[in-house]
Amino acid sequence: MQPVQRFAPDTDLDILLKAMADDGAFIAENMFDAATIAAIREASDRFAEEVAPGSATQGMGDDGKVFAGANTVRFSSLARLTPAFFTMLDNELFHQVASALLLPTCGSYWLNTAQVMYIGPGEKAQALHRDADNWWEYVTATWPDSVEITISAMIGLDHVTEELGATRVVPASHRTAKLKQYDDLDTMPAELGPGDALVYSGYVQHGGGANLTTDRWRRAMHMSVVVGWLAPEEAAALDFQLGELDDQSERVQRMLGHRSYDPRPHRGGGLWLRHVKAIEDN
Ligand SMILES: O=C(O)CCC(=O)C(=O)O
Ligand SMILES: [Fe+2]
Repeated sequence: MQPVQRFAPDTDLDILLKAMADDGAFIAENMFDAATIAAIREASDRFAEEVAPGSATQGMGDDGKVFAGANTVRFSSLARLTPAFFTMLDNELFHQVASALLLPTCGSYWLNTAQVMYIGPGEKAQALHRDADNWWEYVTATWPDSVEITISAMIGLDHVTEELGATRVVPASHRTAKLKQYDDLDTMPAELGPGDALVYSGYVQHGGGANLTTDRWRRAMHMSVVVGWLAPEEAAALDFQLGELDDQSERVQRMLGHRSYDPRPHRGGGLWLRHVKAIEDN
């Protein structure tokens, strides 16, 4: 099996999109600048001290706990921890890729989840899955003609090696005639340096790797977006009062749910409205 392809900064967007079409994933080196990553890592390391491993339920009780891992620390609401997250949220390359893949079927997309995922010593490999399966009814009703609905990135906050639990990916698993389940033997590790990102389609099978060490944590985070006509995993909009994001870019406001969804030029209705108007027109 071919490893996930890696690309240097400034690689042509067309080449990245070709890798995405072929493999459902690629690694962009140095996608995020060192200062942003350092600030997020520092804030995350500090906050991680207050979070019990295995406490994330993903909103699904014990089933969610099994998915998230027993010795894994997860938390979100990252913009409340450090303003560096606003910079991450506005990453140009991430939006170029997301726009190319999602805007063919939506007026805009928004943040699905941004979550620190620190995998602890001895953690077992996470079950392989597709992130798009959050919206299971859509995927199963439309497969294999499903449109791209979510794009994810796993971002290194540190050196993320196979031994520490680099995300395992099944290259080219995003387009199969049937919704096939792969097994661990089919996977390749997506090793990352700080600021590198594994960018992947919502349909590619993947999962967090086992942490084979006895004393070191895998320090990485996840950031994903979803088409504006679907509900995101996290209610990021509740992290801020209306008006609190006025100094942020329009894109950041939209990512965090402080703007409404306008389907045009596609069909559909306005969504996520307030007082029968777009939030920004209130
Ligand atoms: O931790 C990882 O490497 C991947 C986590 C993941 O894919 C998920 O929770 O959806
Ligand atoms: Fe995932």
